[in-house]
Amino acid sequence: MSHLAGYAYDALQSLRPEQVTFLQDRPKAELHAHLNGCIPISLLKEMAAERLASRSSDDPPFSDDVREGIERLQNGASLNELHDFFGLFPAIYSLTSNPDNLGRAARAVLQQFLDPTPEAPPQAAYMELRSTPRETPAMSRLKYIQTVLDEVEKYPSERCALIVSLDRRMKPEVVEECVENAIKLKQEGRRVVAVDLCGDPTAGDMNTIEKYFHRAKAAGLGVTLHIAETKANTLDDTLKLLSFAPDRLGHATFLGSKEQDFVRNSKICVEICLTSNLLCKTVEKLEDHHIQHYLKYDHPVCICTDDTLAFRNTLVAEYALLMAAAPLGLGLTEAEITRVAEMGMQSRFKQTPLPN
Ligand code: 6MZ
Repeated sequence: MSHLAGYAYDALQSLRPEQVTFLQDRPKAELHAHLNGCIPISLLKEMAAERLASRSSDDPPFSDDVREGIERLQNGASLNELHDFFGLFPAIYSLTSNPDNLGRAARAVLQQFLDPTPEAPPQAAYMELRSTPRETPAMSRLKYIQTVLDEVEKYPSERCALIVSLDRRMKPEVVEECVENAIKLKQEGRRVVAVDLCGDPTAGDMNTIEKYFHRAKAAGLGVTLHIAETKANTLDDTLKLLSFAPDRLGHATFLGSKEQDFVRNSKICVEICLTSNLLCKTVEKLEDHHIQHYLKYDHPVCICTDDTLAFRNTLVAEYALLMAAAPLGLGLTEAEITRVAEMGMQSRFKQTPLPN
């Protein structure tokens, strides 16, 4: 809790102790959390200190930029727009570029969501951790996924699974490699449940990677897509992504009313990241947030943290934003919050084995 700050902190602080207990006790699913965006700052600092003390030849250079990046994270990076956010990752990536540190990072993130603390039950009853496979001098993309899976599978299957993220900036052949790896691992009985599309919302050509999402879907993997996350996302981009037949959508902040109707009629769950949207300034005020639209129609949503390291939030604090009275929160009743938590649990990807 010590890293908690900002909107989420204020909302949580405004609640009475029994309200916090109520939120803690709801079985909640975390379905939208990026591994490298959720590493505890204490572990990141520990890894930075180790790197400075003994550099391995496999490690990328530890530059001033990296040191500055970690300081920004430590002090609560100020984000004027979404692009400032993506600038935080080179520092983090330079520290999680070998299997050992990646495994430690995955372990710490899973613990943060899934383990109880002396004061509180686990933040999440169930978690789908997501991460983008990276090739580094010390590991292949396949090894990357296997390393994260090794940590995910230390928990029982009813507690967590892995989503393989595909970055919009990836070359088509890299997207293909990652999708084929995800399918292969799933066929081996490993706990990969879906693929995700993430990264800089305006990068990449979705036409060139469309076929790999259809391939993932046909092979039994779920599909979730970051969609219409910024004003700069075009209608063509949104329509193309909807044609991938996604099971869930991340953010979906700037959908037009026709596309919102399509999402509602297709019952596609929307992964909602309140603090993330407020801090990246894609939503100005909580009361303007598109969650209101989906709540009105009792449409499936899932409340998620996105990146706890950068946004200094927790899953319970995101629910506090639903519960706290205006202007700190949306003032939902306990019954409404219970319903939202249930919708999240019902939106988990299935872990059915694949046909051969
Ligand atoms: C789009 C995001 C994101 O995959 O290396 N990522 N992509 N929108 C967001 N909303 C704020 N938050 C995180 O985790 C970090 C990567 O997740 C994506 C970015 O591509 C980031 O580099 P992994 O574990």
